Amino acid sequence: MNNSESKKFGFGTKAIHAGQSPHGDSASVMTPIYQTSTYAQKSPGQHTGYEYARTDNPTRTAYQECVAALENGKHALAFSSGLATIDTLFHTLKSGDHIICSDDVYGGTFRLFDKILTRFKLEFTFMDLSDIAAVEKAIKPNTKMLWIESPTNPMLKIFDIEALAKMSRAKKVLSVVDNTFMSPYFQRPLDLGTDAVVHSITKYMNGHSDVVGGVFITNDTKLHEEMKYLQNAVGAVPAPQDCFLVMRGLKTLHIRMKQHQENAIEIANFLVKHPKVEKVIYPGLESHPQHALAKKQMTGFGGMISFTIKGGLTESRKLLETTKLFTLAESLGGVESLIEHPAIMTHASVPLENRQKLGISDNLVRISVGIEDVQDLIEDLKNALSAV
Ligand code: P1T
Repeated sequence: MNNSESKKFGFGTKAIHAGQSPHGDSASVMTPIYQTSTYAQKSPGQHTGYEYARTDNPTRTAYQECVAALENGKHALAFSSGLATIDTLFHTLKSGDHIICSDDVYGGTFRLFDKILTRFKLEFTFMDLSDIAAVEKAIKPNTKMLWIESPTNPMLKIFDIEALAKMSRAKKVLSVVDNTFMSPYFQRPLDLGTDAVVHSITKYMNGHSDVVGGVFITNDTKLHEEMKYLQNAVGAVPAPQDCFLVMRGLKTLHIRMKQHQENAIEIANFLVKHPKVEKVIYPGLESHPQHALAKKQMTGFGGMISFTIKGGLTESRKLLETTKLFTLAESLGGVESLIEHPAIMTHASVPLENRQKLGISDNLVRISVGIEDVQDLIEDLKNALSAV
């Protein structure tokens, strides 16, 4: 099923069929893993459309088409990690360009922007994107991109994507959303007017914690062509087996996301009532400061919860060491539940001062709620909290 054929179908049908159809002489129902680095040519320059596997690979092509369909985008390109996707996108800019970025972002994204890309004289302003007028005011003649992570990692702040996209379009600034935390099942930024979307597919998109990868999606054919050129010229492409695995993961994205959310709601409500828990941050709770906005721009609240425990590092460390079903590990979005300490783990590269301002404190814990039986997960948290 190609991208235009897939338009009339629902999300689950697209997740299973988009970009894919019985393949080759055997009519193999699953797209094969084209484990090849190159393709035969009849005469120099006369080839099937595939000439070298950094440039294109049929397994990758099918995967990219599936992702484009899920985000309601015209084009998608796959990369070897979420950060490789972001890095390649920044190759569209030149030194002297200015980027506005949400203040709270994944620690690795912050490190890439603040420590690496500034070496090439890209200039960044990190700010709270809630105040659209303030963002508009921060736009300078050299501002080229607005980087929106929503919900943010790890504080789960939510920004008004539609309003930000409208404002930046009027100012001729490219708006990009990192949609990793929601997946297209719960949030589709292109439909809200943004120019492009990126994902770390390492998380919900693949969903099984066995692949590192990223994707870039846009409706802008000129931008896509530039990124396609860079995908080949920079070369951070995914391996064919990884493309196959992600396509397999995508087939259950809609089922998984529903279950992540169902479990997360129950766990958030359990944590809210627990005497050792200070504050629970989950977009689905009415107490979340942007709960109304979440309901407006997302079709669900996802499976990520951050919370503070009463006490400090000693208490959070005890909790993190004691859970059994919640594995202490970086990453998120897999079928299995994970727990982590943002200040020491995923956001260690964010300076202490910024962390303090954002609320990434020593007693902050982030959980990625998996799709195990929710009562078992609650029991695990209950036991670990009683050990604190
Ligand atoms: O790990 P990688 O596939 O390169 O993706 C980076 C990335 C980009 N954007 C967001 C919102 C992310 O959360 C990540 C990776 N995050 C983790 C590893 C984490 O535990 O938060």
